[in-house]
Amino acid sequence: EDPALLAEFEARIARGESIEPKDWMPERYRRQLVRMMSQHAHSEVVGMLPEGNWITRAPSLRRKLSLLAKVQDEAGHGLYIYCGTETLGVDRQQLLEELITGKAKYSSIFNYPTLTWADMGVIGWFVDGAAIVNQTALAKHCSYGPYKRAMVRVCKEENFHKKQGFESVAALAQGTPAQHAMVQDAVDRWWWPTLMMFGPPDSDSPNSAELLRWGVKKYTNDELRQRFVNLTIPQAQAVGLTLPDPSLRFDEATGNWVFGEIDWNEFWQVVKGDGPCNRERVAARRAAHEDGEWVRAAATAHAEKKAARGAT
Ligand code: FAQ
Repeated sequence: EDPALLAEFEARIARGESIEPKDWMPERYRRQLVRMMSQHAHSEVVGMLPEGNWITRAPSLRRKLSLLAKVQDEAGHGLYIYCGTETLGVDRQQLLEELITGKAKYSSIFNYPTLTWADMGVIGWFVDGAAIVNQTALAKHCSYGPYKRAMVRVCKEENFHKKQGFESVAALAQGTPAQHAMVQDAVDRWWWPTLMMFGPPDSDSPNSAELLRWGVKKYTNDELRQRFVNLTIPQAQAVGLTLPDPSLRFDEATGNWVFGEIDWNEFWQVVKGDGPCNRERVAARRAAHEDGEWVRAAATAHAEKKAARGAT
């Protein structure tokens, strides 16, 4: 690669300019973005499954409407980010193929089961809360224009998701003793996997150095994880729920909440395909793809007919 082009590329990033699809970029930059954005798009699409599980069982019309809207938003985010990867010259078919054959990565969090209705509230509060912390940094600072702009819109919708989740959690926490116990149990199950969403510790994060250098990431995995913990603990206290970590304590000197050791063995096991629901999730996506074959065939036939008639 031409060192002068690389120097100019890095100078543009240092000036805070956005890199756009037709601009020159190092091949490693392109590959890193395709990796990160495609994993993100897959996460949105697979992320519909744990919640989709509860749409037919929502306890009221109002709850059902907001859950339906949330899941639909996630489909939109996935499609939006897949379009972003296409600006980098990637074929979407190939990405989908990698997802349904189990080769692609997507967020570890979506490989856990949704056992009770309270999980819907806690996912909105924790999982969307974590997504917002991670993605507002991308929306403000990411050096790749199409991804940065996608994140601005996605974050607005994630905020709504988080609010409906927290409101649902607050209602259950103030409800009957059984409802309180159900939501506490959901908090206990989702807390640690949510902390894992931010990725491995900085000491074990092979991609961070390059992503930070090229302004894709502004903050490290551990920095964002800490920010999420600091924001979330007061919210748990406000609704009278506890977090399943006996070593949580506030450190006056740093202003941070200190938390216990994350089980990184569990994280890597889930990332490598051996979590509680990995196989089920990939099988569900594969079935959806196969069931949709007739729609793709019809759309292609329609496009061919139109082209044959000379219509645009
Ligand atoms: N799960 O070197 P690093 C959502 C992999 S939010 C699985 O630290 P990096 C919204 C990583 O890919 C969730 N794999 O990687 C929603 C790498 O493997 P590779 C999606 C993980 O890129 C809410 C290896 O470990 N959000 O969907 C995870 O610097 C509710 C080494 O890691 C995004 O994708 C993990 N948690 O940092 C939807 C945000 N963590 O590729 C529905 C954008 C790491 O080398 C319902 N992405 N790995 O083979 C990012 O910010 C970054 O990519 C990180 C990982 C922070 C996820």
